[in-house]
Amino acid sequence: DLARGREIVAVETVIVDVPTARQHRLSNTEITVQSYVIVKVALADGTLGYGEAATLGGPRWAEESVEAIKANIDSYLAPAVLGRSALSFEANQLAMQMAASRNNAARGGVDAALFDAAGKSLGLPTHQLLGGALRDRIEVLWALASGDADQEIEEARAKLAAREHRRFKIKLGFHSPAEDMARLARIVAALPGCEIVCDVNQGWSEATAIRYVPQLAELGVVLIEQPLRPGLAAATARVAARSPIPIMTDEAAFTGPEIVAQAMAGAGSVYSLKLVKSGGLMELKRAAAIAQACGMELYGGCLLETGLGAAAHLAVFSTLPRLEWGCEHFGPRIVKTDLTNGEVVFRDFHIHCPPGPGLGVTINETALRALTRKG
Ligand code: MUC
Ligand code: MG
Repeated sequence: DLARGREIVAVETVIVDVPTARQHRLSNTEITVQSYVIVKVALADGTLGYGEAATLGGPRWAEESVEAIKANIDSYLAPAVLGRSALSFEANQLAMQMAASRNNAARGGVDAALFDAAGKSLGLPTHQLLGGALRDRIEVLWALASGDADQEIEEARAKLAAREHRRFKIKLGFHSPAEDMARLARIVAALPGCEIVCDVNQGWSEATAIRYVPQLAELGVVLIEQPLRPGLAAATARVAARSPIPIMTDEAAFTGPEIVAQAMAGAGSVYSLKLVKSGGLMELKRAAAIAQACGMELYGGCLLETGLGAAAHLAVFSTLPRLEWGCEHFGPRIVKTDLTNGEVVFRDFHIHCPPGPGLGVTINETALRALTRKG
């Protein structure tokens, strides 16, 4: 009986605040500290599993904050799964969905911890529980987001020299569009041959996008992420119809119906996959299938997760039949201290999927203790 000994006997959460290597700016927030909820589950056989729920600048990037995530896991999601078999992935996800609507980051953190524990208890890498890996490494881009072109060029050159990253995502929308174009032109000129993606994080209006998207295309930008606010699907579709380069949907689509709606509106032709949007590993894989069925290409998105959250994404990304745009899991390198022991490796412009059981990472307990929020 596989379920024997694999009953979930404990679900614990802590909030951690991890300083970043430099200021990371988005159109609507900026951070020097990344906050996560780390979920630890214990099975009856003694196996421990870990998962991570990421946020960005409090309840700013999305509506969930670490304080809300922790409270909702402790009060609602943990009781929903306690005593059940960790191997009942679908049943556990359904129980969590019954206990709390949306709360996708919170559900995703618990779900990842359960997949980690189940894999470790069975001696199997989590990707084996999700269909098996089709790839063991993924091209990984780096985000430039200090807003200071000189600093950004220096940072990008260091990444190139280290053969860690050769594709870059430039965050736009915190300067005026004209200033952003000047900044971008300098970065593009300094990085010949590098693929550049831009993320506006909802910072533009339709009029601004219509005016500046052609300039982005002329500069050689290959993809524009979430230029307008999520509610503006029709306006985004008008921008997309005039744009020579594809628009990527990020914050505008968390759930399956939202992905379908964006695609049907013509508001995006690439979809950014994130655990905090989908709410679970199987759900993330389903989001990929839904987007793909709507004709969208796939991009492996992140929310600056540590090695733990990155590993949860890699377990899913490694199994996807298609992942046209690679991924952006640079999180383990943007935090000053990773919470894992370095199992996620960056080499030759790729992030390498950790091969061990469960999510393939171990927790750096000293770092976790030191960065855990007190009180
Ligand atoms: C986002 O909107 O994509 C991920 C990478 C990054 O630089 O910011 C985050 C959120
Ligand atoms: Mg984005």
